[in-house]
Amino acid sequence: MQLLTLSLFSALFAGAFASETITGQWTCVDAGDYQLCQNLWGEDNGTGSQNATLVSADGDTISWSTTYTWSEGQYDVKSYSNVNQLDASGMTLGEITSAPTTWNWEYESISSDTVADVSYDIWIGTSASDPGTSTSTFEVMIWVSTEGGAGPLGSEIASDISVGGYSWNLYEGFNTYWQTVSFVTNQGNINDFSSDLKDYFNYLIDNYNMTNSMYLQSVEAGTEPFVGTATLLTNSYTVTVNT
Ligand SMILES: *[C@@H]1O[C@H](CO)[C@@H](O)[C@H](O)[C@H]1NC(C)=O
Ligand SMILES: *[C@@H]1O[C@H](CO)[C@@H](O)[C@H](O)[C@H]1NC(C)=O
Ligand SMILES: CC(=O)N[C@H]1CO[C@H](CO)[C@@H](O)[C@@H]1O
Repeated sequence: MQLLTLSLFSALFAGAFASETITGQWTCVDAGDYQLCQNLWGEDNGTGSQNATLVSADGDTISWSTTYTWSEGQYDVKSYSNVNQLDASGMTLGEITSAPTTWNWEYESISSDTVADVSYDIWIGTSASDPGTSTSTFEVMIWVSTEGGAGPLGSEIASDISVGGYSWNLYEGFNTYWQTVSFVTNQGNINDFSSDLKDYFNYLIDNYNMTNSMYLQSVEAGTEPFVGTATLLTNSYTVTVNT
């Protein structure tokens, strides 16, 4: 009886993933097919701190949480705590047959003054990798939540469009090297998101100047806080790119 208990115990332990919290500006941790990063790129625009906790990871499924408290710089994003799917890079948009994704998330706690989004950040460009560089042509954001009046870069170029099974307002803005297009939810928070990223690429190819010969450089998912105090928990996130 004691032996049985012991072996059951070790079997359970072998399959378990130790939860890990990361702190600091650029810290990352590998987790299944993903890398979870803190990315406090805008922390100098305010005061506060943030930590990210890897809850579990198994293949293309990951669970993590982000806890932050930020003040000052009401209109500046402080960070982008995110997961990056390491296999979602290097193929042209034309080679992608589908890119199914699911994202189940919730705020475990959130202060009433919080301004933040919950969003995908997808990089597309002329080289197979190197997101966020001079080789990047498009930054495609998909905002499944906007809290406290958070708004994306640029101005609205289309409203109430239906893409990937949801309703969006579309924004366009320009950075030094790339064009940022943001699909912002037009139907409130989408806590149980399920869609195909290929639909968003096709929309931008059909209606704007994205092309099938551009490369997918990376697919990230996370949260951009401006101000406030919150814990955002992702119960389960998946994304796979099929070619
Ligand atoms: C993040 O972790 C640091 C170090 O443990 C801690 O001092 C800080 O209060 C934490 N921040 C939040 C928002 O929980
Ligand atoms: C797409 O069109 C915009 C103008 O709407 C332009 O500024 C941008 O350079 C074009 N991008 C590409 C890759 O052609
Ligand atoms: C408004 C403001 O202070 N923006 C700053 C935010 O941080 C970046 C990077 O440090 C600066 O370039 C901005 O000027």
